[in-house]
Amino acid sequence: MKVLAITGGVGGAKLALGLASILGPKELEFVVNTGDDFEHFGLHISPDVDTLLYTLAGLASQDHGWGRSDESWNCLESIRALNGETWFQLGDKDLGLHLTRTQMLRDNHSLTEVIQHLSKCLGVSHRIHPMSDNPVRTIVETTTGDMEFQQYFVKERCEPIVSGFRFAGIDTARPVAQLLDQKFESVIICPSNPFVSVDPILAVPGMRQFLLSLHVPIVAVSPIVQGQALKGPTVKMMSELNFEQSNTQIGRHYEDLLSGLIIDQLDEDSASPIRSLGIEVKVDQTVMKTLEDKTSLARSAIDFAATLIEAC
Ligand code: FO1
Repeated sequence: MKVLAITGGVGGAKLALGLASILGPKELEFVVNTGDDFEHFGLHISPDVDTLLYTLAGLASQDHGWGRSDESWNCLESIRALNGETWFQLGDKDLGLHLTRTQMLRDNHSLTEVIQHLSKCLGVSHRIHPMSDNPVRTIVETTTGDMEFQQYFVKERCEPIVSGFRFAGIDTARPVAQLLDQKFESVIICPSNPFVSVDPILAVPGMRQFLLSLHVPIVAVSPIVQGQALKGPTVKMMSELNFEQSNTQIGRHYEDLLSGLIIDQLDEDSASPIRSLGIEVKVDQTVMKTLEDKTSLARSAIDFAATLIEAC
């Protein structure tokens, strides 16, 4: 079965690793959020793409989930000594990647070409598509003003109260041709933040239509367990936007797309309200601590999608 996995940051990359440990490059491709991308010190930073690249290459920092393992911080320390901006931590090895990407983009290579090049150099054989080669920037609307995503997420530590989101540049963005050219037999939405990791991908004009035109099961793994986010500010955002902080709300969020939703075994009682939305439910362990957890949940999502093929 050929699977397209939709993913954002650290939480999504965990399931992505599980999927990649089961399915080969001909059976699995990824489409990744680039709404978090930004310019820092004149460099093009693409955090969600890099998190996936490093994770699949076995190079991700085990401490953070983002950035590289065995990292050194000489450049950051030098910037600190010069009273420069250190709120966004770029390690020395990571910087090498940002320099390479920025140079390639300046030489008129597309983000798709850059990712293909980086993947090859890092030994990542699964294809990673950016959600678009066109620049899209997630803007977080807060009660203290609008801010770019990384300012909200890293500099302000997700503290401002969120009132909405918009995706600057989205109207002129298009999904990449290398993605639209393909057929997939199922789509898996990884347990990434629905508002700032998955929604920017789905907001690219043509992306929803492409997914629906596949006429295949679309299965999501809920990023919420017992009303708490597996990672990051999902639940805080839901609360500030006056949404119910539940798996049912995750079901509602993706309702027009979803054939099935996987929820955690501790949330079995929310299966019934989700089913009444017309979404099939599978109950499993969704907390991924070990590689076995990631592989097991990935297997479960693939199998779940396979059982839903008849219905599509
Ligand atoms: N996240 C942080 O919380 N603090 C950082 O200093 C930070 C640096 C960083 C550098 C490179 C990179 O690829 C990612 C980095 N991240 C950092 C993670 C990233 O900003 C977020 O996890 C994602 O944008 C959310 O998906």
